[in-house]
Amino acid sequence: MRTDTGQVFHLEDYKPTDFLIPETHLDFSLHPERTIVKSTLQIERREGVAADAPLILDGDDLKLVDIRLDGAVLGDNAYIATPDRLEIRGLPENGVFTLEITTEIDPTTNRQLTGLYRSSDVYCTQCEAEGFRRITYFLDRPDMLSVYTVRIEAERNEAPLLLSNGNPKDKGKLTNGRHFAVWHDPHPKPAYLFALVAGDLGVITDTFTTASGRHVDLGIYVEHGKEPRALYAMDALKRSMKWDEDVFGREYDLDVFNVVAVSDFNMGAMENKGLNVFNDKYVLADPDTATDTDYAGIEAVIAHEYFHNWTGNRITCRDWFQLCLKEGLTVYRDHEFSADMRSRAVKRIAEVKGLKAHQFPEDAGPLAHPVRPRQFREINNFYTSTVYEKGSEVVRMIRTILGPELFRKGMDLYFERHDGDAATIEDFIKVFEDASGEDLSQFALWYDQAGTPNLAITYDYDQATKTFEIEIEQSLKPTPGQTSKKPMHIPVQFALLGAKGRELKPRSAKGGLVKDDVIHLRKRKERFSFSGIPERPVPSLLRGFSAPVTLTSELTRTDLAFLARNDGDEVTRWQALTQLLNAKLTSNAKRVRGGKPATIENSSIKLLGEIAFNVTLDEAFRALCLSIPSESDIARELGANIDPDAILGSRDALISAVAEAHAGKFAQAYAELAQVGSFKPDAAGAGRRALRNVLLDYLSVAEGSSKRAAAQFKNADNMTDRAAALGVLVQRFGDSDATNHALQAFEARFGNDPLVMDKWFVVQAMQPGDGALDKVRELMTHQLFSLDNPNRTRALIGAFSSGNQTGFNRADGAGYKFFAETILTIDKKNPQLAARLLTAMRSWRSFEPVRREHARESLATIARETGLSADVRDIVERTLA
Ligand code: 0A1
Ligand code: ZN
Repeated sequence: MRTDTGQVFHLEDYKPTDFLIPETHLDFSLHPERTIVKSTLQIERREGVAADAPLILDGDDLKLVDIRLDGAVLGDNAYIATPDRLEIRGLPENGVFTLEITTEIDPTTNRQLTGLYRSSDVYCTQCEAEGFRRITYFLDRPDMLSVYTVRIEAERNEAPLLLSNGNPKDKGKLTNGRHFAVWHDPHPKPAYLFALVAGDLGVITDTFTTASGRHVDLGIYVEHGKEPRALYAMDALKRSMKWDEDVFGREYDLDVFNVVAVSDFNMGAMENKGLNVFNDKYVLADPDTATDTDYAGIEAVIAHEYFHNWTGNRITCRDWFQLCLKEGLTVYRDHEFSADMRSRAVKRIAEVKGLKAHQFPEDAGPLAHPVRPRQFREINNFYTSTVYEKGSEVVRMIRTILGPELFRKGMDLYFERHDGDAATIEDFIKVFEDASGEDLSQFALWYDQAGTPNLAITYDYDQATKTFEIEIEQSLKPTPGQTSKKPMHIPVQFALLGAKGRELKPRSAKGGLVKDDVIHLRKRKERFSFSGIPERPVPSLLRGFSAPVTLTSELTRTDLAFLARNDGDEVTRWQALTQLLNAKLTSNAKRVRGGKPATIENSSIKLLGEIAFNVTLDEAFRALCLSIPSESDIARELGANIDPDAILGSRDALISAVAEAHAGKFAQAYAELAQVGSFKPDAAGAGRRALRNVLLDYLSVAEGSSKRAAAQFKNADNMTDRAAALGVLVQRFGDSDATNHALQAFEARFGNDPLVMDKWFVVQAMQPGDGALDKVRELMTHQLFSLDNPNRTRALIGAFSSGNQTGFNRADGAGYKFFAETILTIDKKNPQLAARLLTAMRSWRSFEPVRREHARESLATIARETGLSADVRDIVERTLA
């Protein structure tokens, strides 16, 4: 394991390598404990580099077996090899040579799941970001592009399937029950995109013909017997391939495209060229085992990895500081794909919810960093919501600022100009400047300044001149390492609404720049004045969530209710409703903490009822509106002095009031929404189920009985309804017979299905209140629990620490203490996983003083540990700083 060297890497220090590796040949002789890797590298010294410059290759935990230069064994004093580094001096004068390096690695004991490892007897690799150096010594950095040829040899019985990147070139039988395959990838790529998979797997195949007529063989490899569960992923893959041609003009560029699903994987999936490796969770689905959310996740992740073929692989990143170049852009592309496949507004609201739940707290806490960080200690800790989700929002803003045509023109130029490059954010911004003639230098601050800007907005309407004025002041709080910030270019999409939500078109706009329906805020404080407005309008601001900012506006409760009823933009409509509810929920949380009862006005109850029963609205949208902001949403709104028990009290009071007021009509709607015909994982069906399942929760509260949820659990013919009912039982009826009975039935039926059992662990880890900790401890001793499997660990420990507000943040600090001990155990096996889980404590300073002190103590316990991984050391020290 790599322990912390304390080294900090800086963007400013980027320097191209002294050597190039135009060709890489890898020869794997697979063995569970002793795999031999022979790498043959064609190396060239760059022009201008001194003839005596040494070649220094990266390694990580490597054992060197043999090394040859131009065919001759290297003498001991010609090189220095450590597990982490290989330095060779006295290289040929002309600077062109062949290096053969043989290493031995042990895939079986590799529990970090980077480099070459085994997952359920399948050999697989994970090389992003720096895993390739755990396989062989190399210039393991994203700007080192090489053409790879890979030969894999293994036992025929153990690994009938031998896959790598690119196209298949050769295969055959060998003696002693072994066989081999050769793969060649003609597209130069960085080492992080290398992949190998070998094992005994089932497959489903299909084909796709690209717009220009290339025939592509598609394969999705899964555990034997699970093939039918890969059909949805295959369908999503073909839709992704077609969509990228239609919307971005991007075609696939190899003869095969393979996807492999494995059960032990640190992340969601990986875009290795022509050979994507996936976490089972994002491939396998059927109605009986996967929820609508799982289906949507598969569609999105399959698309995401496929889209990386152009944004990430054909054009990669110059260095890891540019990670958002591939990730932000690819997330933007997968968001657009899902919006086109499903309901655009509902998809957008889900994105906004996700951004606020994950990215905003990151930006507001000690781990805040720019979309393009300028320094890091451990790159694995920068696969964050800021780089991915905020990175995507930045791309979306470019589109909003330039408009769809110029955005597409810029993207076309990006592909044309940078195909085959390892590019930078500057390159990306430049293509849009060149395509549009706009100056985006101020906009580029979005990549450099961390934190979520706030817009404070005031309004003024002058009846006499029929003029409406909006004044906006932007502010951005200091974040770690950035004390003063500059004003940014913020696109605020807007409409001015008159009676019944009619849009009032201004005759002209003065003051700051307004183009069509977008206010371009560029100064710290700016006024925008609209003439020809016949009545006092209600402004609908930040339509479509046009910028990742928070708003503080003068809108009254009446204005917000007006928007929630009438706004033609569903995102701002939902946003107005949420703002109204949040105001109530936070004030009640403070009352409950002060020992006073929650108060609820009829107006909110009436408004929620109107939305619930408005059949002109999409069911999925109604479900989103009826889902009361979560406990962590309320905590985020409060921002400080958080008491999760008071928040739960406030939230439950609102749910009870709404449930009791509308119980009769909710029951009727629940009955009417019952599924007709068989389950289909489409947007319409998912919307109906989502609405019905929100109603199930309200009704269970109103009826004070577990009967309805127990019946739905028993009768469900799909996992969405079954899991929702189980959730209501655990959340609302705790340790009751009905709940325990359902949990047992679920285990009896799905005990052999790891992905489904993850849901069983999650639902119990989320049980509210002090009892959750004992439940989690007990579940850790369950025979199906293992800290070796990331999905299972995330299901229990991750759900508890990042999803269970009251249970984890117990006032006596026992949740934190348990968590610290568990993180230290996980760190010994899988540092990346431990570090990611630990980010659950990033908002510790927002709690009330007693919890805050307990949290600090637990973080300090972790920090005091010697021999921490670099990953956890980095997170714990930044969290405490
Ligand atoms: N590039 C992948 C995510 C990924 C990142 C790191 C990994 O290991 C450390 C694995 C996967 C994606 O964006 O999907
Ligand atoms: Zn990605």
